[in-house]
Amino acid sequence: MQSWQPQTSRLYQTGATLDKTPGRNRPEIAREQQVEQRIHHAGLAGKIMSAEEAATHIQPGMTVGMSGFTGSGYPKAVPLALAGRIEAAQGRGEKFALRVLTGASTAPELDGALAKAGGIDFRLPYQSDPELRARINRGEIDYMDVHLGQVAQYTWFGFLGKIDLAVVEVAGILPDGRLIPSTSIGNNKTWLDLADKVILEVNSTQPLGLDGMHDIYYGTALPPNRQPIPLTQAGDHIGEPYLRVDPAKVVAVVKTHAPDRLGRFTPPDETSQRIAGHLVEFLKHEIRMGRLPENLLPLQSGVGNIANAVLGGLRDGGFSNLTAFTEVIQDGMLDLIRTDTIRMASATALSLSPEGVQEFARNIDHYRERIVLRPQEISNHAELVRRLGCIGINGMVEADLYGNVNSTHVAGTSIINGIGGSGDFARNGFLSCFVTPSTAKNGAISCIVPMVSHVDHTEHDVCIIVTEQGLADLRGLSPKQRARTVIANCAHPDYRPLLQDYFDRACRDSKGKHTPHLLGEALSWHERLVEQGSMRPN
Ligand code: 0RQ
Repeated sequence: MQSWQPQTSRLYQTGATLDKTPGRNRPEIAREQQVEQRIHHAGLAGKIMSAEEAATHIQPGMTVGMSGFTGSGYPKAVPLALAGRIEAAQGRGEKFALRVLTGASTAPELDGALAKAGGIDFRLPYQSDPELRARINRGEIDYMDVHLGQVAQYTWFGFLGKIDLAVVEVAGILPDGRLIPSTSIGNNKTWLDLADKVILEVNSTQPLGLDGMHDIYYGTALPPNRQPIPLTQAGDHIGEPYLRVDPAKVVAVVKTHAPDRLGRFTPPDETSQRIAGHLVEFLKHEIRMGRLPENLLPLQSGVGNIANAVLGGLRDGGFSNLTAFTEVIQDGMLDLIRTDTIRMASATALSLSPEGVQEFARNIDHYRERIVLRPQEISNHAELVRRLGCIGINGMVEADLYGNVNSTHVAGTSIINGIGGSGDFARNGFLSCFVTPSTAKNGAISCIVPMVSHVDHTEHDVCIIVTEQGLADLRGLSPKQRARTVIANCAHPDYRPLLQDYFDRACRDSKGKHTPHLLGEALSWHERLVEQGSMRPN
């Protein structure tokens, strides 16, 4: 196999090699040249074609594994061309729908376009596109919500059937055919290994400075032949910097030029800052009690503005020398890496705002020393999360008196995004923390309820619940002790007396039972929400 030396600086200076013929340096031609300079394998260069031609390889009923994780590293052109193909077929009265598997959420160009075209029959795992979500909740698309760390192994076990085709975005192709991954890895290794056919999108906007930041572990096996995964520190490199693919399986290479489409983060509001403050105070207390080291244990931080605010709280709280073993690096974490508050972060995706992308590109050499991107089967691996002792901090929809957590469903029925990786970390981490404002929808909803309307994380997997009202430390407590703590520390004052009343009556009527409930009333708050638009009593 030909060896490859990363030559980031040379590849970056693509302008230096532009065609000097007059009129040839129009931006679109320069772009085409830039992307061609990223395709170093002669055989694969011979398979360059348009997205429309590539999409003709995708047939109705196929199971397609796509790249993409929390809005980064998703294919930008083929899904759009495919959506056009699907709409045309449906215009002719032909059914054309697929099973679509990804890393996690993607973007309007993939989930949005395919859902809108009616081209998705089945989708897994985590998603966040409004169009896709609406169709799932209308019952038009079957959606399987699965722990992100388990998608790859389910595929290898054969639980999800055959993978017909993979569509994977990469930053470049090496002379020997190996692939420089882009801003997310997700399940790409699994899709590339298992799919019968592969379409590659080579994206000229993905920084080549990413080269060297990835670590693809090829040592996983199926039971009973599994061996321990040799990772003992968040920053360990245990695999290879590049993805492997059999060039003979590649049916198309498509050049793309669109950046990841990621939103901006709103600055932390007072509620988020108060949640962050309670959590930071708690972590400091744990250090004083000798239960955590000064630099904590590897952090896992969920998606969203509260997660970002918590990370900001750590920066302002005087922590240093931290590490992260997480799935997504958002702006808040990038800022901690920039300031060396976090010295090493492991994840499977970068999910940055446009400003975050600029900062990342500006200081990419700094970040390459401090970030490792891995397949999500490794970033979220139960064995590693348990070994490293991660501190999981995730958002939630609601928690109940006893500490059961709903991360996914409104009123037990409508999916929001999915469980994502929260369960990988909650069940296996050293500490599992769940955060939420105490109310939603301007106070019409209490996020602390008598009984959760859907369970993602059972009381056995939840250590800490935090709202802006305070923090409930549920470790080592019985159900009744937990209920008293959750009501006193986390409930909003408008709902606290109602919860106390429910609990008191449940204790009285259940005559000392282990987990008191009034079964006829336990979900009445949700019924009121569905019927009247508010959990508040009339
Ligand atoms: O609705 O958008 O209509 O305003 O839920 O709520 O407060 O903005 O919080 O963005 O942090 O999301 C649980 C969804 C929280 C997220 C969840 C409504 C609320 C709002 C969003 P609007 P906020 P966030 C690693 C970890 C599961 C996956 C996970 C999530 C919207 O954190 O998807 O943890 N988690 N992955 O109004 C009805 C309630 C509500 C409610 C909030 N009790 N009832 N609606 N909302 N509470 C990352 C990955 O795995 C990829």
